[in-house]
Amino acid sequence: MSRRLTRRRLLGAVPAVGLGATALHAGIPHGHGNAAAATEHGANGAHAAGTGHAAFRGGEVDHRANGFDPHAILRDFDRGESSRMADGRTLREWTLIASEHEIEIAPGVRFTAWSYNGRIPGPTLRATEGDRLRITFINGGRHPHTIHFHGIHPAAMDGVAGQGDGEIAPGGRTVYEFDAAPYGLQLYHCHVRPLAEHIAKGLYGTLIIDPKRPRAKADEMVMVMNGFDTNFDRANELYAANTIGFAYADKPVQVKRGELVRVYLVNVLEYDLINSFHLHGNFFDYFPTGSARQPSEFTDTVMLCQGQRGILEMRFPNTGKYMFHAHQSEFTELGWMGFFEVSG
Ligand SMILES: [Cu+2]
Repeated sequence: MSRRLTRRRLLGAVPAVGLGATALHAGIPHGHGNAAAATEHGANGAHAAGTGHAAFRGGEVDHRANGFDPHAILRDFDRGESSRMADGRTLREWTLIASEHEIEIAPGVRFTAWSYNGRIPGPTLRATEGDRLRITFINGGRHPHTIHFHGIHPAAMDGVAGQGDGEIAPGGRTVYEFDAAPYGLQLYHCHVRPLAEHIAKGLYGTLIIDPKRPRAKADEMVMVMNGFDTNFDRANELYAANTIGFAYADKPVQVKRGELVRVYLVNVLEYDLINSFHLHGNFFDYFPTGSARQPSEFTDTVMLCQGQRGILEMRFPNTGKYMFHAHQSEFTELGWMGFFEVSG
């Protein structure tokens, strides 16, 4: 009777409609580093998961204790320390520190995460095409890690084993330095094996490289679609944009009617091949990887494979609340759902 609870079993155990914090808390194995302890009944778990958690109805994740808030992460762009180089170009410098710490990913559900700079996703680094980027990486964790950036750069800066400084041992450091290219929406993540685990624990973030001719002014935000395997069965039990499931349902993203909204959308999901973004009551222009100025599509749904990303641009003609979510209903019911609230 110690069958492990999978996300499919979890979905079968909770109501399809109105799933919220209570159902999540009751149904999710509470991972404390011991997969064997997470039983179907939760009886051996560190928390007595199961029934009787009505107190969690309307419960909230303690963002302060986590050290990051998905509502702040949404519009937090980090341009680093900038200075002028001898050739007139801009040098941007950041320090990223990998560490391990426990976070709360749904009310009462704790997860031993690995992160860059104490937040998941890591800082949204932002530069302009042609800038020089210098990222000092310090490994404050207990496993080897790297930062592998997507983009165009020398092999030694690729953040993989056997190239440049390779894997960075605990306590070690390295510097990744390269020119920002090409413009678009890039991502970064740890590239140490087992890769899926190092990524799924939280070691990822976004690098936005703006084109030299800037995009139109807009209300900009970043949504990193992610998931969490709470019971180490290589399947996700929780899904979200920016880590905390239902965060933008509990507190909708505020936007203005008629104003250009630009969403930098990244899929870092592991264990599921495909993720998606679907918008209600509106359509958007879609720019795959943000690498062209002309949209490829005018649509209300895009799907992204692991590591894919794109830019969405939209204007809301009407006020009101408009849902956005993965069109995989399972993901929606397990946290990847929110609202835009459009005011006049
Ligand atoms: Cu790693």
